[in-house]
Amino acid sequence: MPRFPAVSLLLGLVALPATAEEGPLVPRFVDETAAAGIDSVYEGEWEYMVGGGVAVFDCGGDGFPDMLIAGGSAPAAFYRNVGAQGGPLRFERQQSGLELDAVTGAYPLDVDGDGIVDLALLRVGENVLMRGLGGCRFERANEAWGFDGGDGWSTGFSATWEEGADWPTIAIGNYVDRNEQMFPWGSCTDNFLHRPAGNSRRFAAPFPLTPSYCPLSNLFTDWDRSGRQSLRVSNDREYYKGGQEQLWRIVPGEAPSLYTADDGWQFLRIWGMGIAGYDLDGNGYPEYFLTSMADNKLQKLNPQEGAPRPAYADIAFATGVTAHRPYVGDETRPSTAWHAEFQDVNNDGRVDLFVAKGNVWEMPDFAIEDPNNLLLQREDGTFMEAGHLAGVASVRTGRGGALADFNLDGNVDLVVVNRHAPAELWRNMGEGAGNWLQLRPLQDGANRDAIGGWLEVRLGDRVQRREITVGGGHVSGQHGWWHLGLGGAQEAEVRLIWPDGEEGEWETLPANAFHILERGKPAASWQPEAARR
Ligand SMILES: [Ca+2]
Ligand SMILES: [Ca+2]
Ligand SMILES: [Ca+2]
Ligand SMILES: [Ca+2]
Repeated sequence: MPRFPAVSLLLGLVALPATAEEGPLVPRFVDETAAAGIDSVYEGEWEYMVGGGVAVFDCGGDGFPDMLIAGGSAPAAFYRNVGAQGGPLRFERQQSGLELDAVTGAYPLDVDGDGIVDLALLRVGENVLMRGLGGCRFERANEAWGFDGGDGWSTGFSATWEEGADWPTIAIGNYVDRNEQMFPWGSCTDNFLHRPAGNSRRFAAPFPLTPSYCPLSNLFTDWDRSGRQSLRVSNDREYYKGGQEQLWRIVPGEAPSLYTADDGWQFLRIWGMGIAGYDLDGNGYPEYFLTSMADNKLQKLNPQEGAPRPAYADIAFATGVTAHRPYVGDETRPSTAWHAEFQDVNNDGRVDLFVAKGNVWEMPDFAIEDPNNLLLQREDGTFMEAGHLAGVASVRTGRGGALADFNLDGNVDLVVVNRHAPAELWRNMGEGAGNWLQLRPLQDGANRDAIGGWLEVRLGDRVQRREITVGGGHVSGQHGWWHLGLGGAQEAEVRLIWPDGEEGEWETLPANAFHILERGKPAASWQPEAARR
């Protein structure tokens, strides 16, 4: 159990002067979809009513995030980032080997630890692991890696490196039996856990995670700070019978086991569609935002003595993030929420929350014109809706998305994938925003990107921390820089708690810069111009 420094909940220390009385700075997002060369629609009928993800990763080796947008029944589209630092967003659609059809979503991770990012493609039908070859070329690796891609309707993904393993453990979430379109209720198919086969650097045969309840998001996360990630599964109550939300205990060498009521796990049924975790209150433990239909949940671990039990209070109402119905327009029907992600969009040192919204499929009891949310965190830890003020309140049928800094100016930009409508890309203009850091952990061995580690940034007596994860959101993942806002601070202390629990040294790093945190070495600053030369 790691120890945490005393953390103050008084967050005013690093607030920007402009935000002190007027509330959070509202960032200005400008739609650059067309100019940036993004032309991608998530297509398809019943089998594609869920899904519609985007993977963000750097396969060109220049530090600029490239992306793959799922096409549903159409081929996935790869976009190479050809923009300049601080400039307009620019992409070129290129052939990469990733242009498979039936892709619902995708997650980047370095499966084989060779320093070149690989991709997991979730599909209606066989899932495919694509090995990165460098230069944004990819090849199928299911056979080489012993990966059984199955034949499900896959809608959830997460990965971790279990203690001592030199190969990842992957959890795949599968939705209903797609052959039961006339009566899908109760036809949830098995989820699967793909663990390493001994030390062979291949996957063993998949292990069914039963009971399975039609998840739309999975996340390996160290909810209790035990040093070991557990598997959160958020399930869609529309289709399961007798199901609920789930948390699996994943202990090396043991069969997975569900946390039960005896362990403190509380029964909860939602239309679970996306998971985002973040330590919002600085107490060392992640809170979890769960998207659903109507009101969304924000779960905070109950205060307790001794080893934590997985009992959570819903603080969504208290913090203003229920986001349960449209906040602009005439709609009074409830919302449908999908991808959720925490990022600091105004760099004030308080992480904010984006939620993609969109009706499942002309469901008459739910809003059709359903704007995305951009919830800005206030000094007191509550959130303020600013999607319409920031320019991202699109009423297209949103699904997956990503908040990522595509032009490396320190301001987090936004891409959203829409069903039956073009994806949208916004540049965050950053006017008046605070300072920032972008950090990338790196270690020797199989788990190069330190999945399961924790990034900590200390300003005065306040620590911001990010768990290094692969998974969650709605069928959308990222690999690359980890961004943190610093408010007015010109520098911050930074350290990495590595996946094996070793605590790195605190280092003071200058703001508004990129730093690579290589284990056992001083942080190294990184500059995009040099990387592209
Ligand atoms: Ca690789
Ligand atoms: Ca917390
Ligand atoms: Ca913020
Ligand atoms: Ca940017």
